[in-house]
Amino acid sequence: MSKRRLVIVSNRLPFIVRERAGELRYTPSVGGLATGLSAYLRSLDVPQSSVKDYLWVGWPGSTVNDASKARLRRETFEKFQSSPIFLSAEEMDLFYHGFCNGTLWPLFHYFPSLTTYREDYWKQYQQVNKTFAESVSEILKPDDIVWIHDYQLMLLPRLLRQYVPQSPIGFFLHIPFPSFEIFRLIPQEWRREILQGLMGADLVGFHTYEYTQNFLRCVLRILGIGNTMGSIIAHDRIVKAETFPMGIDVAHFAEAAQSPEVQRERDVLRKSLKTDKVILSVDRLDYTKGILNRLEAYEYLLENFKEYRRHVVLVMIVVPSRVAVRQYERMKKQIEETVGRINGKFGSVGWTPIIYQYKALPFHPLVAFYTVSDVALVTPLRDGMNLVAKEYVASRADDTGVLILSEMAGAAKELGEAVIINPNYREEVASAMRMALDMPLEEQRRRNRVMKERIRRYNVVRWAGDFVTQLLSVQDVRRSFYSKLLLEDSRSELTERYRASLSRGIYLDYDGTLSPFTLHPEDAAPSKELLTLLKILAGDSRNNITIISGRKRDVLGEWFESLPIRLVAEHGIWILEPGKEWVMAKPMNNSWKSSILPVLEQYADRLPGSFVEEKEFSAVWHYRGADPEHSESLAAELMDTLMGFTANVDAQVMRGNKIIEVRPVGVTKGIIGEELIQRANDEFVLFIGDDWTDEDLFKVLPGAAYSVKVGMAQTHARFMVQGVQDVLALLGQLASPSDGAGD
Ligand code: GDG
Repeated sequence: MSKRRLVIVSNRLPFIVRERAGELRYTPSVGGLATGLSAYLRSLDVPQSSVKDYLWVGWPGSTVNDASKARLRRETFEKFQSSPIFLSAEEMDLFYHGFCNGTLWPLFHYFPSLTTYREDYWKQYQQVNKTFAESVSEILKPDDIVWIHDYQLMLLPRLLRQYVPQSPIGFFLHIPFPSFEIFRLIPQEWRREILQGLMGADLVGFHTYEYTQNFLRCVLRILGIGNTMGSIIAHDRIVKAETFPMGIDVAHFAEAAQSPEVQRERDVLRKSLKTDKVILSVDRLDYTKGILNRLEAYEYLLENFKEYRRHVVLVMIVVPSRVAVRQYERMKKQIEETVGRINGKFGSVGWTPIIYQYKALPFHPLVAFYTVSDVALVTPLRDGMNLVAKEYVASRADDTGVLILSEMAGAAKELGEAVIINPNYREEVASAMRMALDMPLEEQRRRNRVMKERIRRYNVVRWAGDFVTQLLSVQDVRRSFYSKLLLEDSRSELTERYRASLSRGIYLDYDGTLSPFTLHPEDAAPSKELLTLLKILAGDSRNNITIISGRKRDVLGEWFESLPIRLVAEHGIWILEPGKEWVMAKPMNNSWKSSILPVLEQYADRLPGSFVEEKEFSAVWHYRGADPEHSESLAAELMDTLMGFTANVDAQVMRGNKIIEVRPVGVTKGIIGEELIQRANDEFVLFIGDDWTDEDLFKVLPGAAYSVKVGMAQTHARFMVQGVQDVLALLGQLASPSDGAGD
């Protein structure tokens, strides 16, 4: 197995650089991504890993003088296997404080009232994503795997794809992906670009199933592209959306909890806290974390359940974050006032109800807090995952301790044995605190053991490893698609075989093959270019051309009757040989239509934008113009209903491209196509089609025939082209006199 390099791209590098008096100083960043991924990167040093090396690309945390840039580049590479991306303070301001934290962060955490929509923010977001794309593309080697992280870089997958069309690119979103109703609040042009940006990746990962579903729903509703089990086929590529709940480095926390440093620290804490019970909270200063709600719930507890006074201390560690943002500054003040008020109201000599620290702690003291606390109070109003909850459980060596966890955190999906609360309701949080403070040790252990086992199994190394494995497997699927692409070599071979043959059967589907789909079928008349091509090809006596379509015979007749080609209408019911009259392929019965049509009409009434087309021997419900999501569910329902209706009659139900069609049993393009091809026995056979109905013929074509599918999807065809333009180009090549056709 060849080993490859993993290039991690995130807004920030896992350390912060400060320049003082010409000196560069490096401080490691605290935070889940930095610590989590470093555990994964350490684990790569094993023979079975498909990744051998890594490089971390991102902003180094401060603006650096031009004179120091070369040194920083060298040092970050040597010390941290990293490559810095330089951004000016002004760029960072509009990008990071502006669009990232003024628009995306509040909106994706369901705070629309705090969301700002500003053109200059958006422009800067686009610009910084472009700068990342340029810088990353310069660094990338052909075999690299790219893994982009988080909401700051949602446009990057697509921008980067333009430089490296074949590289595996993965994206992981660490915050929630909101529901469609929230996401649609973003201005139209921006939201489309964001989704298209993400779709540049091969794999898009989310913490929970809900976020994945929200994303897929937005892709369907906003871009109109559906999916099959999370696989989106967008024009010429497959994009997979998948759930990967991020884990932690469990062993690191468990070992630290037992280490002498932590035990020493814990003894000091125990003595100085002087209380029966400790409740702990740890978060970055952020309005999403529900810090004020938590304080109100604690106040409510002390107010209404006096027995806890003097027996409980709430240790609240708030880590400074986004200090330049005014909202955060205001919130900090509010928190400090509330803490002061509660301590003033309930505190007494020898008892301070809340110990508040506004600073980041080193790792060991943090773990010491986890181990000394009887209860962890994790109450975000919205949180992508929340690693603190998992870290608390992992640090409890004897499995005691109670985790109170907000149902709004992604982690609640995995940690169901915690005491789950709605953080908006202080009575509920307070009663969870009482339950936690009074919970028997045996019950604590029972709950924690289950959670611990779960987070041990799906730890951060598994999380990252699974993501990379999935990314490479999506690439494999993509590669198998590409191997079918009708590229130069196979196209020349096809053309040569065509030229060398004295009789050629050319079979062409119409909609989606020779003409792009339109909202109304009658608008898809053949272009001049197509008619000219068909005329040239049909003018060659060696060619037998057949258009084989599901269309009605009058429409096909009107469009093509003047050309010397054969027309097949209604999927094979009607045949028109050049210069003759339409005939039926075999006797048909359409008595079933009278019972089916009212059913289709009923669905047309239920779904605005859909309509029924009645043909002589078939009936179709078209829903291309309808709401994409609603139509998918109604289509599934209608399929089901029709199956019941057609069980005892000579009719079959077929699902096509945004249509459902009912037609007589025994009528498929496969049946008629095979018959015509066998009868003609041409030396060279070509069939081009795009739809599921064309698969019937792809399946039965003789081995030597050329079958070409239009659009990227699983197919029985030997080759694929991407769109109608490619079909016209291929026909153009066949029709071209320089290729010797027609002489
Ligand atoms: C985002 C999403 C998602 C905190 N204080 C100290 C400290 N920390 C470490 C914790 C933990 C990390 O920071 C915080 O991670 P969270 O998951 O709780 O929250 P966010 O920072 O908002 O992270 C979140 C996460 O990305 C990962 O995808 O879970 O939902 O918002 O690891 O231990 N570490 C040290 N001192 C501290 O004072 N050393």
